[in-house]
Amino acid sequence: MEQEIVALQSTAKEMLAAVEDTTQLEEFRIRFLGRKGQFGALMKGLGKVAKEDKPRLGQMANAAKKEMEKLFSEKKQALTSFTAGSVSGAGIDLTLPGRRPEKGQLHPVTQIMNEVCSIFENLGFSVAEGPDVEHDHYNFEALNIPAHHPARDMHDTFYVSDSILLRTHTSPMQARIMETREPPLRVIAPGKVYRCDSDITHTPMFHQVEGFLVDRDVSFADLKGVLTVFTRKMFKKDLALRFRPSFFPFTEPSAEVDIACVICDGKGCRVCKKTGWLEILGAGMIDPEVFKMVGYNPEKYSGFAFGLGIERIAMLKYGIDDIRLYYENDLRFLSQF
Ligand code: 2NL
Repeated sequence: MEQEIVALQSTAKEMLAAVEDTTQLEEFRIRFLGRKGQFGALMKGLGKVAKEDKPRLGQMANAAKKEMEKLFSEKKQALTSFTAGSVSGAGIDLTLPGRRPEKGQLHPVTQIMNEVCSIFENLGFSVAEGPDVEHDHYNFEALNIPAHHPARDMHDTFYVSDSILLRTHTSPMQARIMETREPPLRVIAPGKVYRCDSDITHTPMFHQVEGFLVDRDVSFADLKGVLTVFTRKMFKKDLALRFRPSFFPFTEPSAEVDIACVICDGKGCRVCKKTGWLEILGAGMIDPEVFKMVGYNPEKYSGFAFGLGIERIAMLKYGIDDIRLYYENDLRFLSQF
């Protein structure tokens, strides 16, 4: 029995010394120190020895097991902790500064989109999103652009089938809302829109926010007020605004809205092409024909609507002259915002 204890202890020590990782260490623990391990079996064997030998052999076996347990936990410590000593041999210099993980950020177009939405939300508008693939009816008919209307040419539409298309603006959503809800309404519709057009100021997909407000006695003055607050918050300056007469099929009267050039303060520069003004959005009073189409009484209600391109705002705000930069995924460009 005495020899058995000595032999087991020396085998266990040899095996422990050969352990190289935590998986092997666990195998060692199960084999020797676990509930059904060899030290456990040794203890059971003590029941069979002569009565007078029991205390001596018992003590010996216990001491052997204790020692193995101690060696086991030292080995475990060595395998699971990194100390300067344990890694320096592996060519790792713990005194070097760490490598910082690179932090990502939102795309500049997403940042501007969020900013535009939050300004209008603070003015009491709610945000509505709808499908990118639309019915011809909501994209055109419901907005007073019937088939063969010359305004359809302006839109360079991508058709999916005869009556299904990629929306060319986000106002189809506004038509859907007016159809299902009664005024008073204040809603903006942000999202992607698609037009078959590509050059330094156009990409086939871009982002718009369109908005409208319908109530009793809404006037052009309300439109001017809302857009003045919006542009001043957006560009963080007390900018001058200019309304130029224009035409959109869904608004009458309609206007294109300019702000004093944010680069030269209206003095004239390359960005504003020496005019001192930058066009930033289109707007107008909702045409009574649109109200009739969605079932509102134009004698009872009036409203205004506006639409703006996010990429264009971002270009003006950051002084960027090629819209395609936003979609080339070059981090040297994108990480500047
Ligand atoms: C532009 C012009 C505009 C709208 C968009 C609109 C119209 C209705 C209802 C809801 Cl009827 N939204 N959108 C109205 C006037 C102009 O956009 O040049 N955008 C970049």
